[in-house]
Amino acid sequence: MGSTACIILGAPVQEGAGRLGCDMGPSAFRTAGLVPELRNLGYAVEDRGNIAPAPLRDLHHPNRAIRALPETVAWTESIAKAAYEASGDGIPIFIGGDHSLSAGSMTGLARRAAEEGREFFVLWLDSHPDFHTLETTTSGNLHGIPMAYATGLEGFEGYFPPVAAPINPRNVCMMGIRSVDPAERAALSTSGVTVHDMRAIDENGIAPLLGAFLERVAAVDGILHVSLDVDFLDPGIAPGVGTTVPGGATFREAHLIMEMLHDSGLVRSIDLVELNPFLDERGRTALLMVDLVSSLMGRRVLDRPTQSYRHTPKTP
Ligand code: HAR
Ligand code: MN
Ligand code: MN
Ligand code: MN
Repeated sequence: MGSTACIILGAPVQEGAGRLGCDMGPSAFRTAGLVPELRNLGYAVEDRGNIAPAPLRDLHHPNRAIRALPETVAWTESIAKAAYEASGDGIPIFIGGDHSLSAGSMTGLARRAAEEGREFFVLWLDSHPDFHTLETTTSGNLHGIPMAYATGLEGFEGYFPPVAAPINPRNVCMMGIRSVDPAERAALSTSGVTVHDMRAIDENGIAPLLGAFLERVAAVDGILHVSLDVDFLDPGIAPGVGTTVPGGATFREAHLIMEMLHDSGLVRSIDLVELNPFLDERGRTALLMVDLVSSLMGRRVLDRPTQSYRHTPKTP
């Protein structure tokens, strides 16, 4: 991937989260050295600055719990447009911003993939599935909805922009899940989404679970998007997030994912979301996220591919 361009897109969205501060995320990623890190790996990097929201519209939904609906819709419109455009120019890296930004990034990227006649896949690294519709959210925090919206679940019509190319739920693999609301659990069970919760990771380890998914993407020459929520990581190593959930991925588990993703050569776009610099400790969460991106984009310890990993699918 060394000659590919990385396109940095700041998305200072914070209205979707329950607490303020994610609007400072893009600055923290830049301060933590994301751009020079990518340049050191040999990429051309174009920082397009921060996206601005589309004009606000007056929107009201019968679910009175919902917060910041006009703002989230406005961000979704502008981020989807930026995602669609940037995906024609290189590898877009969205630096958030809360996870509601992925409603825009994923739908813009999926539209591009559909136009190119390629199948679109998502690796979702999060403690939460973010699989609420506007009807089912009880917190009303719209960072809890992007995957439901992008896979074309009903109930967003008339509020959010129509989804040009809904993502096939069977092309979504979630890892690290450990906080699921009842309505999300019900919707997931019939959705076709692959969900590897923390127990699955404990019992199997990262490599066979991720390896099987990557083989599926490669088999159809698919395009892979990675959505990395800070709260995927254990709060002990990543405190800079508003929704810490105990029992998250370790430093090595997260790095192994990134290293396998790089070796796959399948990743075409990345979301880095939910970083809240106001809650961070001396930038350590921002620095860890940049470290993970570096592994995903090709940093390796030795100047040769790792020999030890082989995923052999079981044959009956
Ligand atoms: N499911 C909960 C809700 O809807 C928590 C959602 C939290 N989402 C994020 N991103 N922090 O994953 O309120
Ligand atoms: Mn009004
Ligand atoms: Mn999330
Ligand atoms: Mn989360």
